Amino acid sequence: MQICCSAGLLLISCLFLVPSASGVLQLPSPWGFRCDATKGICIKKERTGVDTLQTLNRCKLNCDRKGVLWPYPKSVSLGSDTVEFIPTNVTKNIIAHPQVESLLLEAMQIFQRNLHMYHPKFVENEAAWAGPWDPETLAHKLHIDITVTGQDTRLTLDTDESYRLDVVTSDSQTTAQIAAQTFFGARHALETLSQLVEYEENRETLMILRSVNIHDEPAFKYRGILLDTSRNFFTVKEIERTLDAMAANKLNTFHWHITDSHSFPMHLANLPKMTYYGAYSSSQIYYPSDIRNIVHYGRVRGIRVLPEFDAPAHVGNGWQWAEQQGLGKLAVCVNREPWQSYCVEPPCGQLNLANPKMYDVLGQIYNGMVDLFSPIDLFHYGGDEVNLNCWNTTDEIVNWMNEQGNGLTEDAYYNQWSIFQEKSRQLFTDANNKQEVPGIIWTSHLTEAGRADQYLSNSKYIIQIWTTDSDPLIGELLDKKFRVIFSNYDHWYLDCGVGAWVGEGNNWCSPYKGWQAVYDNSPLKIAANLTTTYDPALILGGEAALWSEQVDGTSLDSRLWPRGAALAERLWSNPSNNWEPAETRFIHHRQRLVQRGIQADRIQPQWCHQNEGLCYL
Ligand SMILES: *[C@@H]1O[C@H](CO)[C@@H](O)[C@H](O)[C@H]1NC(C)=O
Ligand SMILES: *[C@@H]1O[C@H](CO)[C@@H](O)[C@H](O)[C@H]1NC(C)=O
Ligand SMILES: CC(=O)N[C@H]1CO[C@H](CO)[C@@H](O)[C@@H]1O
Repeated sequence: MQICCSAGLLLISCLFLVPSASGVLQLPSPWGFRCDATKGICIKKERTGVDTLQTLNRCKLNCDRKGVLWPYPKSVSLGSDTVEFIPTNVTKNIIAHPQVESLLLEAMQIFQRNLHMYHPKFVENEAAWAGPWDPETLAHKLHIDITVTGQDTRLTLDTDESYRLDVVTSDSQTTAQIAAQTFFGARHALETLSQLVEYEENRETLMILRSVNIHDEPAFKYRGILLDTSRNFFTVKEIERTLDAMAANKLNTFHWHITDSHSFPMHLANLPKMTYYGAYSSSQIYYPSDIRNIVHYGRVRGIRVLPEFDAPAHVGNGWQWAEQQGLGKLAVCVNREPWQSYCVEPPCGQLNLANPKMYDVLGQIYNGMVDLFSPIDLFHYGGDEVNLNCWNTTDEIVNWMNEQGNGLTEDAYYNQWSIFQEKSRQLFTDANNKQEVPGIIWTSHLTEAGRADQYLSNSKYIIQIWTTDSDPLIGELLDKKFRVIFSNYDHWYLDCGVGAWVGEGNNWCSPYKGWQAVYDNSPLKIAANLTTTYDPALILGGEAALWSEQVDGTSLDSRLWPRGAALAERLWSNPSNNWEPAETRFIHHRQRLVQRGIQADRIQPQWCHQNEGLCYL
């Protein structure tokens, strides 16, 4: 087939469609790429016949000394040549304790599927595409040797996530040697290995760098994403896709804000009425098997699924059953109006401190959760945004406060709240087979400036900071030796920057936090601004939060990604630089997330990806 182009009377040229490697006729491209090694960027050039230009992917793998690795490893040496192979030609040899080995076998399957997904012709559940490939490509294989020395199969704050990855290539084989203390390190190595591979479009194969030495470990132990499944519901598939993307970024904590005052989607076998009354619908419920599957799905991807049961505020729908059951009110102010007087957003609801039966049910909730989420190494108690006016305008609570001689002052209420918190901790510990685990709690009135240690003990609680990067409380918490997790909303709230949902204008934490703001948010720099005497080991890490008032499955991926990847490099690599030098790698990594099935937002026109370094300000 040929297309003859003419301009006026002058015949300019004839362009022929040419067969691709798999035989599809298509228009050839005059463009290719050449590495500018001094700048480490790929320059787009027109083919002249004598030039040997590369595809963009091949150039990217080779050109920048940082490759296309994300998050950037601690120590990297990349060889500069590639070899082609097809993703079915991967073999493995695992040396590990049997329980670790079974996790590694699952991680290997995930790795191989990820390689397949780089290929545009890959269709899930269909026989692999058939080529044609040249004999040299077919003769080459990728062999992976994994050695894990430790036996641990669960992630804790003490888990060693480091790994070594060495790649060498002989005539017919590329060997990747992975050595790690734990399963978690080894599976991170597989993620890194998958980033040494790219799709080669001219030849319709994969290619891998021939020689690589990487030694890697994270800067921070806690690297999280929060998803709120109460304001809006997300399907198990959507949560799994989130875990896939987290794994690709070596994020290790899925903080599941599973319930709130809006809905109660967590089905507890011992308290089925919570979801009966509290779920948005019968199909918007996480059944026990769903939750256990999600916990396992996370673990094989290096992720702890961290459950939060937010209390004593942020409860409501789901608790209505108790009154009919003769238990009295376990929650008060549920859906009460006008909401502005009793909570920060509709609908309202808080636990009833005056009703001792509330503690029985709370204990049962913890029992149910331990059963679903075990093994639990951290538990989130929530503990934010208690509205004193709700309690103080509820006769039952006011009478109870007076009968006890507490009075009705703010301090009296905070004191009762702290007693509630300590009872909750004991109930949880009992439910957790008496195993104490660190509790996480949001910054709130209980952590108020000047008295952060009055109500909470620094050995029992980790504080998650959601106030801004200039809040002096951060310095105080660190000076008082609290371990902290950063989620300061001025950088790490991913729900900000859309229209308001109560009233008009923009939502409360606008503007939108661009990936640059997410990337530049350095917990160590923030802390150094507010205290000079703290121990950096108290900063466990950070977490980006996606509160779900204005998001559901339709826009989940684009809210989280690729900004979650910017968070990931901050927490894994803790670069000394800000976002600028990371930009080209970031744009490429975003493409990779899309190849892996994540609907990550576009950051720039594709022109910028093809013309590196030219979209500067
Ligand atoms: C609770 O209400 C009483 C009046 O009924 C008032 O004196 C007291 O200050 C209120 N307490 C709080 C914490 O608002
Ligand atoms: C540190 O404080 C200075 C002065 O208030 C401010 O300009 C800067 O942005 C702060 N840095 C961080 C990382 O918060
Ligand atoms: C080296 C090697 O194992 N090559 C195999 C790659 O896969 C193709 C097709 O599945 C086989 O024909 C090759 O023998």
